[in-house]
Amino acid sequence: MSLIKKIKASINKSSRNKDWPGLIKAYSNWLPVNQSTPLITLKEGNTPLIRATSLEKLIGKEVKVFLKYDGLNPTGSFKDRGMTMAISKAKEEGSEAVICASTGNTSASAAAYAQRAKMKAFVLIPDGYVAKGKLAQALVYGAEVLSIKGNFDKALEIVQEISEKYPITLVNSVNPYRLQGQKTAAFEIIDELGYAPDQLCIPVGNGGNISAYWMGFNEYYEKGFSTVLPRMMGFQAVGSAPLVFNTKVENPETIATAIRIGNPVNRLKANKAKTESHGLFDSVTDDEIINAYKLIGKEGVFCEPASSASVAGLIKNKEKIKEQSTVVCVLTGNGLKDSDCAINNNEATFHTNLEPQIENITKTMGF
Ligand code: AN7
Repeated sequence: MSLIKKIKASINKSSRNKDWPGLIKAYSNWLPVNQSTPLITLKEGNTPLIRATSLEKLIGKEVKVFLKYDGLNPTGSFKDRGMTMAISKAKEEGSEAVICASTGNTSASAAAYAQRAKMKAFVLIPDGYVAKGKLAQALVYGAEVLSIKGNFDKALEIVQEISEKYPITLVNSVNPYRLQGQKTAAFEIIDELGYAPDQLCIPVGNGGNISAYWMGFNEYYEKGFSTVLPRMMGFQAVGSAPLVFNTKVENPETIATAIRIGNPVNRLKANKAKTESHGLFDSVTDDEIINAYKLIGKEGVFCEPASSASVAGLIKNKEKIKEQSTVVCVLTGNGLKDSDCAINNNEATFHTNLEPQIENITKTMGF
């Protein structure tokens, strides 16, 4: 082999991202796909697992804490894992249009993948409660956006009925392919750590993602790829915590609009994940969510407020974490999605209206 070829070969080997084909191809043996499934992908998955040392100090007991930063998926949330599967299968089945209800992230993801599949996307969102970045995405990716006077739960009822009556595929997490795609996040965590974590902390809205992780952890465990099953620790905002309080919440409220959900469709599956894993559900206040949001920022990581519920829940439950164990907190969405929340909730020093003279600037800087 010539020197140039050798160098090229070594570069290709070491550059994991360049080779990453998207999660369907990477995990095809574990997914319900075949040769005739069209691959609708934006190269989602393969997101970073980041050690969080300041959180480790806070928890103590020599516990290892990692952040699974799924906000680095192509549309900025974990929904892309489910959507690459759901849209690929919808395309395979000859569907020409998809529909979803959404607190924002599902709509952005459905819109992007439908666009790639040359399908039409309709998205129903709760008027006034979707973070601007997510709405911007759905619009730019070319979805038809239908904003309703009502909350997410109402929107979901409507799209479920429409998808039964009209030739249009539902891509909310009741679509089983969504959870199939999302379970790959559990595979990635084990592949990277070399073992399964002892605890998984995760924000919960409809209960789809916690169920998907539980499925993924079990599949690897059953095939001998891991030797322990993590405890699933699911966290909801106190103003919208139907799983924690085992109830329906008529008017859910929280700053974390992504998980402003009162009647989770995956209630049974999520309960099963919690019970089988000897895990727990707990609520966190908006103040606890924002406190965690800032702490995550101090790790150099920017997530949306719903995502920081995982870290808020870990901090609240730190007494329940075993010594020297490993915790993974799932950061489901990117902080850029909700810049209003960021601007209104930070402790940074922000000087405005400065006269543009060096002396003035350096004086303001404290020199
Ligand atoms: C950032 O986009 O339900 O428990 O319509 O966007 O699987 O519902 C979003 C949910 C957590 C909760 N974190 O996941 C939607 C939507 C973020 C989210 C959740 C969502 P599930």
